[in-house]
Amino acid sequence: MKKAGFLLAASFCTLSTMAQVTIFSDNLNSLSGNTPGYNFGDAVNFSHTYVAGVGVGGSVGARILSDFGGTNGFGGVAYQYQNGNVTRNSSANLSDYVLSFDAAVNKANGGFALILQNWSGTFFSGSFSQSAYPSEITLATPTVFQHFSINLSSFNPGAVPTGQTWQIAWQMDEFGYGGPGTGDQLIIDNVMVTMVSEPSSFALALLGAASFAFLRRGRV
Ligand SMILES: [Ca+2]
Repeated sequence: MKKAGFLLAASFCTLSTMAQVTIFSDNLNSLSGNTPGYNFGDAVNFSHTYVAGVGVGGSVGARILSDFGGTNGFGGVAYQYQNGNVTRNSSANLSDYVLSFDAAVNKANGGFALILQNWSGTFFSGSFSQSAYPSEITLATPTVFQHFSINLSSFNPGAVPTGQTWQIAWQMDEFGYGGPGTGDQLIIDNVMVTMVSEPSSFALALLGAASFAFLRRGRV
């Protein structure tokens, strides 16, 4: 009985460790200078930069700064995280992936749009696809990092997650901030994507052997 129990425990451990695969994980701490990104509309005095000290625990974080001073009535500035050589993302189902990150704003209910783009090949080559989170994500409490863990099934469909290039945009929007003086900053840190994988044949074989041993023991 002890042996069977051990085997069962061992097989479940194997299953649980193989169930989640880190596709990429970046604390941004080795980065500096301007980040990839873009701006549009009413954005003025904007920047998107890796800055030491603004991230979680005083580490490097990606800082988006902007005032919104134009007359278009809309505007935004985005930080883009880019990875052009993604491997191990074998599942085609968005629901098998979780995007996590930390975010902080300097205005109550400041927020951002979240957009995922994929290319089938490395470094923006091949066919393009994308998905967006269906609504603006807002943070009620300013100046405090909030951890987000979002299953990609909650995005609008479209993105093909097996692509080797991933680009994720956090787009600070004018309507989440208002005019000058209401808040001008969004910080992003600790970008990670994980995938739930099918249990490996080895783990399944181990589970099968353990179950068989358990059944044999039970019969005696
Ligand atoms: Ca960091």
